[in-house]
Amino acid sequence: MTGSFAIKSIPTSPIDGQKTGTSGLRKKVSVFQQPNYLHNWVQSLFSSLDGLPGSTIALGGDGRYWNKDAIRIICRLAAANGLARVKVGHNGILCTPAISSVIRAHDLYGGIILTASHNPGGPTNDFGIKYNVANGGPAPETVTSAIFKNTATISEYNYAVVPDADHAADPFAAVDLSVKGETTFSNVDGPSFVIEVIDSADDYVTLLQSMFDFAKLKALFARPDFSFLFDAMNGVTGPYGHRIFVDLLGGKPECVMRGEPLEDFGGAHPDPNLTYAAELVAKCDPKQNPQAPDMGAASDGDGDRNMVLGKGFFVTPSDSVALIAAKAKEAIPYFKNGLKGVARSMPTAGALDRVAAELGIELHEVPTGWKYFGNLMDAERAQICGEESFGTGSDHVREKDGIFAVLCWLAIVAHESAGKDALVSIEDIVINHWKKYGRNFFSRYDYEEVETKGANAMMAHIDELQANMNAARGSPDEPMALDPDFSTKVALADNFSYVDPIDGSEATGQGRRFVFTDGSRVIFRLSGTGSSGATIRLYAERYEPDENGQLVNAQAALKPFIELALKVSKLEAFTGRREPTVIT
Ligand code: VG1
Ligand code: CO
Repeated sequence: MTGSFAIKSIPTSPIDGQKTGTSGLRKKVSVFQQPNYLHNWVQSLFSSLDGLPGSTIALGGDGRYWNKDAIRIICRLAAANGLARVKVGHNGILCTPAISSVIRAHDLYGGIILTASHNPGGPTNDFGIKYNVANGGPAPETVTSAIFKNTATISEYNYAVVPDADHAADPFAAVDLSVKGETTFSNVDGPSFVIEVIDSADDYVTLLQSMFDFAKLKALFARPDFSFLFDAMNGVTGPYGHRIFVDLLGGKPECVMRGEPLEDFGGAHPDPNLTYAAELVAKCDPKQNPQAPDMGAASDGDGDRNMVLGKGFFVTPSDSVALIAAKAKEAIPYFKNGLKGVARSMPTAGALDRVAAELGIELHEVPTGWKYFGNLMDAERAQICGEESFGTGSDHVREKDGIFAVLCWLAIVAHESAGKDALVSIEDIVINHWKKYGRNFFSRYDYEEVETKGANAMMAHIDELQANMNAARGSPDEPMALDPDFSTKVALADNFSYVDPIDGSEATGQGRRFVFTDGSRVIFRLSGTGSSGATIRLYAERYEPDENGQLVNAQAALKPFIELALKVSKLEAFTGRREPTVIT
């Protein structure tokens, strides 16, 4: 099919609040559907990029409500801004790590991802858009702030329309995203434009196959003492999970639950954690389900997050990345030459630091958000990265990757159990890791959709508290008391800032932290991914080197620190919240 178009410049005016958050622009669908809302942002993006004419980008999303409409709008803007080609995922779908792999595999100019990740979808919920650069990773701050600047001054956008003299049907509206292949549009004003509908999984699955020993993983699936369950949470990973776990590894079709991508994720919150993936957690608990699988896993709406469970056992994301790094060389062919460095986000517990120290490699601590890992990966200074927010990944792409993390754990279980009569459980693997390295107890409390005013006032109160503590200090290494009733003193009270070691860019105000003299930490941050109100995140960590103290429940182990954090922050007084929405 072909058609022709003309380029029209359409007048518009700036719309407030189009600032990129931790990971793209996320707003309610109704906000995105306002006249010119998406057009303004995408034109502002294109206007901020150099050398765009004649280039190719990838485009796809997590399949949430309004995904396909947005794709058509973006294709018109792309055509009218002189792009030569847009590679669109089949049916408009590309999971976040897959789009990163498409950009890298074909040396594309960049890509646009339509997702609000783990935020709920549907007409009354969230939509989102994010731009990724040529390395396949989220646009750095320099690009996102240029986009934001343009949104404040935009006066027109370029749009592909049916030529005046042409009474033919609109060719853009007629493109069938369910048919793979190319559609060429001739341009009455210049060079032609192509929409290419590509397979959503081919490049990505080929990449994963090159990284892992699929024959060995297949042998694990064939063991009578191993069973596996993957929860796609009605997000984008269902078809990918089916292709990998069922078609390639020989799992039973039932090993993928909630495998059908739905525009509203079945009304659920597609966030793989103990609260929102409760159904999977219950299925993996032998007390509730005698047939509990040996390994359970889940992924979020756009496929970049993961949760890993053993039989009745939860692997914290901070432990998960540490363990993957510890076992990488022996268990995962992609890492067979060893690691040069690893990285974690600041609030992520320090289990990874201990592995890095043991391996004698670099450890980087970056602000929250995957974009901060990109430069380190490009410079080969971090091969494995992780965030406490269920994000794990490596330098095979420049996004976190849910299915990659699940394959890492399958590889670890396969490796540990190879040649043994009985399967080595995930619980045993983690407990043995703690014995060797010590355990970093970690928990995060989320207070979602708190009133913005109260949340900001609480953060200002913490700033004041920190300033007073630091001012009262006699010398920079004198321990500080946070509370008269709490004997452990504080060694550091600050708001985290980071200077990128590669390009020297600086990020400030990335989270208020109290680091105690024994290494324990309490951290407060405001989320940058919500679409309304404010979400407060409270992170707590404590290190336990003694094997005898490692097997207690994390909540019990962290209780004194969490109580202290709630007391000194006056969270309840500022927000009216007694309980968090989610505890991880
Ligand atoms: C959250 C997480 C952060 C993650 C981000 C995007 O950000 O804390 O670690 O990188 O979501 O993940 P915030 O600002 O809400 O704390 V995803 O899966 O939404 O792309
Ligand atoms: Co996500």
